[in-house]
Amino acid sequence: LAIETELREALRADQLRLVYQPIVDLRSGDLHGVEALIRWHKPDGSSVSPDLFIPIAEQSDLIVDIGRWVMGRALRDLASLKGTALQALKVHVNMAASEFTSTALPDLLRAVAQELAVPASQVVLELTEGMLMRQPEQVVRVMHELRDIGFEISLDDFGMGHSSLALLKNLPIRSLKIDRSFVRDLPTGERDRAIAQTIVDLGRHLQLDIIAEGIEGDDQLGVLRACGCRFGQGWLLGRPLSLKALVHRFPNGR
Ligand code: G
Ligand code: G
Ligand code: MN
Ligand code: NA
Repeated sequence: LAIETELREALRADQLRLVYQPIVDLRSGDLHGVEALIRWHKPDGSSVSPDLFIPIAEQSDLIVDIGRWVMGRALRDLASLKGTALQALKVHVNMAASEFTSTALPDLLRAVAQELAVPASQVVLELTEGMLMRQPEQVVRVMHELRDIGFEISLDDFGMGHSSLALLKNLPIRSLKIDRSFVRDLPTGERDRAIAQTIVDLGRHLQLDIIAEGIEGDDQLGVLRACGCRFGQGWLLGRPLSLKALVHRFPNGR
């Protein structure tokens, strides 16, 4: 509970930050988009991982405030890129389960995007398979509404949950992200390789973009390219960067 109080205070004191990790087109090497990742650096110099504080925030209303802060920050950052080479950048935003089960989400996001004059088509909402399983009907309805407004939806951590192929077939999603646990063992593991290839093939048949996560080595990148995987992210391709560093790193927008 102490951490929840501290986190609330950090939010109020504006101590949370967003960093942006490049998502790269594996064929051309061009920048395809970025994933926004939240960071909490405490005034004492220590930091807390979102792996730790997001689940805690999810146990209370705090996740709603954090989710709004993340969306506001990400969209203001996008708006600030107008007139630069990165003005058409797509920004992926991680969503918490409780956000996606709220029927108020579509109107809320539409209002934020309108207020900041950011096209919804530049915003990609990432949700995990696990979230989909909680209240599938409600989540799928919210997904359709968001898609109809123009937001893109990406299924994160794909392969870790239990989403049935029957459900997947009818989801209004644009992309699937191959979980990094599969990517990790790619160079040596025949079975992980088979899984990656299967996801890529699935994507081709369902017309979904595939984004591989956690690419750390050239060997992994090579296998993914050989599988026909179109997009990827990971430390090899780019560490998460502040907005300023991102603009500096991609002066031509790609
Ligand atoms: O950035 P890092 O690898 O430490 O993130 C750890 C976890 O926190 C990941 O599962 C990621 O999806 C999640 N996460 C990062 N930023 C956000 C955010 O802004 N909102 C939510 N809900 N989760 C986030
Ligand atoms: O659950 P989600 O896919 O949103 O988590 C993304 C997390 O993965 C981020 O916290 C980010 O810091 C982390 N990440 C990004 N690239 C790499 C990588 O190459 N290796 C590892 N181990 N983690 C990564
Ligand atoms: Mn993600
Ligand atoms: Na993921």
